[in-house]
Amino acid sequence: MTLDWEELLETAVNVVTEAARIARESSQTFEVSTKSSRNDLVTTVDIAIEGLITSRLHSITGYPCMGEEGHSVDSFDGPVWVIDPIDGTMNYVATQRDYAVSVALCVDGAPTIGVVCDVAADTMYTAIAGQGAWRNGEPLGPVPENTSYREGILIADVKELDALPRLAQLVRESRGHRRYGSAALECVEVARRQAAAFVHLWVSPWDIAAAQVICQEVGVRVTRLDGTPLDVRYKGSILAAWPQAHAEVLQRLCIDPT
Ligand code: 2AM
Ligand code: CA
Repeated sequence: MTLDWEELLETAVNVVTEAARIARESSQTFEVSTKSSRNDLVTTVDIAIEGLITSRLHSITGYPCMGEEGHSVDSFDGPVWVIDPIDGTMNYVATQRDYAVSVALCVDGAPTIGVVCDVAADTMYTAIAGQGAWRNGEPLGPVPENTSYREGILIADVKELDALPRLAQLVRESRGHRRYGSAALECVEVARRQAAAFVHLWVSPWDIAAAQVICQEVGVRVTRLDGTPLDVRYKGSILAAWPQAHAEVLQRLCIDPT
């Protein structure tokens, strides 16, 4: 069966809605394990949700699935689903808010459909490349093109501020600093005009593939921290920002600190 973009988006939204319900209903009953470090967590819910999403998407579309908790692909040629069952697992464990279910469809490595569900807020962000981005089905407007980072909030973790003293200086000059602990939701904060820029030193494909479509559809510039193109197939840094803020942050971080 061949589905068009709208049908593929609807398919992804349906399975993400079910995954979000499972996450919400399981928030008192999960078990937690650590992965690469004591703060890198996975729960029984991450694994259950990833299993549900991958089996459902694969059986409906036939496309291969890459997921954080154990699904890999041999190649990014053609359509590939990229899944983070819970982005912000530490938040899911510690506060039960600011965590997302994130599903993207990449075509030849380019994120083309994005679905990010802010589960605790019961809000679904969606996008189709070239067709727009939506919040609970309502179109998201463009981000401001000519607004400085000085007029906005900057999102970064203490790791970035420690590693990049020039970024810490930009934060001091901005309207303020925030940190949510879910890279997908942090990108979406920029797309929905709540923050001017988001900086992270190390994101994986599943953290940002879906949010990248949402960002690009509303005019957020998404690159690596040195301004080079961000290819979501590879792990690395991210700078997602409104156009003027993006240029200013790059200039100050990489070219001229004054
Ligand atoms: P996760 O919750 O899916 O692991 C938190 O800093 C943000 O970075 C989250 O989006 C988190 O995604 C992501 N992240 C990626 N790798 C991580 C790691 N090794 N430890 C903690 N967070 C990680
Ligand atoms: Ca995750």
